[in-house]
Amino acid sequence: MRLVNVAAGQLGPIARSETRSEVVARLSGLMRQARESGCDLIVYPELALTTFFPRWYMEDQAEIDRFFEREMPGPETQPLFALAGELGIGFYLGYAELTVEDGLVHRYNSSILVDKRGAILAKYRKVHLPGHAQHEPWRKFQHLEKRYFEPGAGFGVAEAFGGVIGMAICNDRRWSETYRVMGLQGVEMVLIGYNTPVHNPPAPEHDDLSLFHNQLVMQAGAYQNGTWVIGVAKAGVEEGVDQIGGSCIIAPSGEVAAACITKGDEIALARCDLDLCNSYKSTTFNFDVHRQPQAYRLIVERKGRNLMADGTAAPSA
Ligand code: CDT
Repeated sequence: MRLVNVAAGQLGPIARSETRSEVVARLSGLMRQARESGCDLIVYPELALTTFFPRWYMEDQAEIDRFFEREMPGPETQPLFALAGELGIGFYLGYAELTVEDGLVHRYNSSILVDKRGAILAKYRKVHLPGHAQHEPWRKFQHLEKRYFEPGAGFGVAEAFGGVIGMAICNDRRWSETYRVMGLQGVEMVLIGYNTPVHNPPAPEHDDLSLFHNQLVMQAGAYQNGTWVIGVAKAGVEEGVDQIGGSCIIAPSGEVAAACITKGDEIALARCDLDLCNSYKSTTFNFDVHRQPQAYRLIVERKGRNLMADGTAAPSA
């Protein structure tokens, strides 16, 4: 057995007025509970340090940038890293990243994996940015991730916690490519934070299915790649927008091993044996034996039915 004791560290709503330090105090409380329960790793949500700001259209870049971190850890987040080192527990944390490269400012929806000494092991930048880039006043609330972030470059994995760990963020969990790209690198545990409004303005007919879809995609991703999946929400009514809970820990069998039952700050715990991945990876989903990549060429050649990957028109059928 290769056991990793994991906590899904769900958060309830974060108000716009809440400070980073107040949020870090909440995260620290969950971390202490997780460690008292013997956890090696706690997984927090997407954009876990602030309210989910893409729900608002803002033009003032200085106002937007107040939701971003310029350094990680920074003065307000350092106590969380120190606590992790003191308690000997790792964590995944989602946050808005502002970075300057070659004199150019970049903004990403990012997550980090931190080891039990409080050191950053790996960073991931969200690939699938949902929503829209322009103000759409007809919506009850906006989803402006395409305006405020640029997409990340890909899905890596890290050797950590005695296994192969990968990260994804929120909308990524709905795309089978996310899990498969990491599955091809032998991933054994995928960590995913999310903020998912119950109501999707362009498709209100999906609202009643939002928790079902959440679990459906993560269970499928786990089973089809023989990996653990840890999905963690920022839940509850945040600044007037209801967000789903449903944080859960899913085994490589696709079964839910543990789940949160509230829409507030809560941990769900599971003893995750990474060796449970083996029978899936070596039989039904032994990729080296069974995959037929020559039959999947359209997956990378095309963006969709009408467009090639480079954005030019696809030949008509
Ligand atoms: N944060 C995030 O990615 N949320 C999306 C909402 C989709 S509706 C625009 C999600 O996939 O859950």
